[in-house]
Parts: sequence; C-alpha cells; structure tokens
Amino acid sequence: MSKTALITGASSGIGRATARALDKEGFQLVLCGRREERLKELQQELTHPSTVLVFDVSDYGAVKQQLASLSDTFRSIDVLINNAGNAHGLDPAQSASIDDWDAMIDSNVKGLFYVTKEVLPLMPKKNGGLIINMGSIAAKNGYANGSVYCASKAAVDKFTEGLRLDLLADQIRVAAIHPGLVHTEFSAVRFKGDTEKAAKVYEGANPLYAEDIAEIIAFMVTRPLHVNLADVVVMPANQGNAFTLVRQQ
Ligand code: 8X3
Repeated sequence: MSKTALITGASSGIGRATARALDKEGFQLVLCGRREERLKELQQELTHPSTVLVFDVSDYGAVKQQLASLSDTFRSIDVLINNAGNAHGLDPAQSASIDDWDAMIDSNVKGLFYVTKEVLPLMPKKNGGLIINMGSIAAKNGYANGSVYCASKAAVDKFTEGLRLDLLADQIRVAAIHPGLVHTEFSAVRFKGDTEKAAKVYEGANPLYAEDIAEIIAFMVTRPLHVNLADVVVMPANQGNAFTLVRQQ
C-alpha cells in the first residue's frame, strides 16, 4: 500500500513543488491550503491518489474539522510536511504593524502547532513516520526589520527539537529544513503585492528555487527508517547567512 503525505501550503511555492516530488516518489497526498482552485489544479497533474483540504492553518476549529473529515483512504498519515507560513512586512519593530506580527505568529507558529497536534493521532507509531517542519535561515540568524519573522521561525526550530524528543518512543522522526533565499511568492507576500520590490530581492542573487527544496525534502523522506536528517540548512551558494549574500552584477 502506498504511503500518505500531508502537505500544508501546497497551493504554491515549496509546498506545491514538494507535492510534485512526493507524487513522483509514489506517495498519495493530502493537499492542504487556502486556495481550493489551485489545489485542484495541482491535483489534476498528480499520478497517485490525492485529496484536497481547504483551510487556514491558523484557524484551529477548521484544522480540527478538516482533518476529521478525511476518508479512510487518507486517514493514516505517514509523512507530515508542515510547510504553510509566510512573512508579512519587513520593518523595524518600532514601526512594524501588529497585524503583520499577528499574521506571522498565527500561521508560522500557532498554525504549525495546530496541524501537528491534529495529525499526530493519525500517524502510525513505529512505522517510519516523519514530520518535516519548514524552518528558515531566519531561525538561525535574527536580522534587522525581520525580528518577528525570525522569532516565528526560531519557534519552529525549538518546537522541532522538543517534538523530536516527545516522539522518540513512538519512532516518529521529526526534522526541520531551513532554507535561505528561495525564489517563490514569499517576497511578493512579504511586500504585500509590490512585485517590483519583490523582484529586487532575487536580482543577481542566484537564488534557490522551490524545486531545489522539494528535491531535498524528497531525499529526507526517502531515507531508510533508521536515518533522520534532523536539521537541514540550505542556502544558495553565494549566501553565507541570513544577512550576507553576494550579488552578481
Ligand atoms: C526565508 C528566508 O532569508 O528571507 O525564510 O529570511 S529569508
């Protein structure tokens, strides 16, 4: 029987690329996101069975209700990819918006916790389960104007460490992947649709692409059961840390 992976934030970027990569590896998929159209489009191109759940990770009631609605075919989740999350704004703490801060904490932190809590009872114990949390290079280095975004990813980093210990006896592996600069809708969301500003972030940066991260996630997921790539940091070759990147002219 094929294994099942649940991916949050599957409608775009790293989530969508990961869905494609895991489909290639033979997984059946639970595609979760807020944009039903996009999830359904993605579903059309997959070769293995999949189902779509539409919810916002920051709405605990919706998380509970949607996961409870899974049919028997998809109720046993072997792999959870906690990918949903975003940055909102890039401003100094003095002038940053509380709404932006709330949005980041609600999805990147609380949302990830909610989904994990509700998926855990659906993960078979001692059967090679794996949870991969989407961290960020921002979990490792705090940077100016991104204090709350960095804090939200640092929370994911520490949650990952604690959860790994909690689940040791159940033999469910817990890992995080921490990407640096990846060319996705991330910057467009951070800058609230200002695509010019977003494009500048990637100019001359030789960034990673969603497929680069998806390929690494697929590698993590397909390791033998005694192997856990627990904490994976991945940057473009010309990035040194969260705030040091050499641009090509
Ligand atoms: C996204 C990477 O460098 O913009 O998590 O914080 S960065």
